[in-house]
Amino acid sequence: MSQGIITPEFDPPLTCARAEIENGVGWAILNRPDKRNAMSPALNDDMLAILEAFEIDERVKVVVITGAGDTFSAGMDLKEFFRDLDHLPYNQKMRVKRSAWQWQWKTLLYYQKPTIAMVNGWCFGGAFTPLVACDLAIAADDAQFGLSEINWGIIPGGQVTKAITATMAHRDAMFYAITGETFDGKKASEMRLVNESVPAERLRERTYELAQQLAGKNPTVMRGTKMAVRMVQEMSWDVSDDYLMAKSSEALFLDPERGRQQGLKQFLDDKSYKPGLSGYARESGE
Ligand code: ACO
Ligand code: V55
Repeated sequence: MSQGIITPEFDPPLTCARAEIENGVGWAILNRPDKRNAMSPALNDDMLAILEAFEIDERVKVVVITGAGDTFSAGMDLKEFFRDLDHLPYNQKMRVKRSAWQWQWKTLLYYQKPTIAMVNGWCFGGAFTPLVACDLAIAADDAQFGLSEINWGIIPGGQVTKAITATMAHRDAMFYAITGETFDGKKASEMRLVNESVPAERLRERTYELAQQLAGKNPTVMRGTKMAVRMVQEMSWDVSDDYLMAKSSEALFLDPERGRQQGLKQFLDDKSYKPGLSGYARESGE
């Protein structure tokens, strides 16, 4: 089963991020540990390149975003993403901002494969955008989160405010946005900013286990399901009903492994599994 870790090549080569493929899991790793994985223009370009490559790489079933060293990300690079941009002309400024927004939320929100943010340490400001744009998030109990924008004089832009109000209750989002106080992984889990928190030494193992669970599902149905959960939030019941009927037909029509038929047969005829308790046996293996 295990095929070890594959390190795919990139052109141009990655300088601020790392890509690894491990048994269906695509690790997209912010990699500037000396700068606490602060998101510089080069790092943003690298992360976008990795996400785009992983989305169409058949070896990747699930993507995990995390940070090198003991940090998830210290947010946007205050020098390279803010101060240095102040002097650039509009077109160059926009080019830099575009790759940031592109990977941090535009690509992630509508990603074709399931995504998990693994918060292994510091997570500040701009890091909340990819954190929330991932489908699921797991943090180390002692990871430290903070909406530090207020501490250095800006409004939480770059979709950070949208991200926190989409996940946290109003009182919590407001409290942390206007105080700039930090909170830990346990608190993040309590507030439902992340799905769960675990002791740091168990974080990778738990994330890998969850990733394998997702990797084992029917990818066509996975894509339809995660997209539906996002899309129907903004719909009326009427529109949602029509959307879900259309998308159910679409999945049925597109599914190369004919999952629905397998699921019904294995439960009703073969009696070989119970859908309430696990997934049907997929021919394609894991
Ligand atoms: N932008 C640019 N450089 C950064 C950033 C950042 N966001 N975060 C850390 N660095 C750099 C430091 O300048 C330092 O560089 P140097 O070694 O060349 O001097 C290096 O990373 C290490 O940072 P330290 O502060 O020494 O690390 P420490 O472990 O003591 O503290 C912490 C970590 C708490 C994350 C601290 O670096 C920090 O407060 N960073 C800024 C966090 C922040 O507010 N980010 C912006 C959020 S708002 C937004 O993203 C829009
Ligand atoms: C912030 C983050 C951004 C950005 C502008 O709140 C400000 C910080 C995530 O990108 O483009």
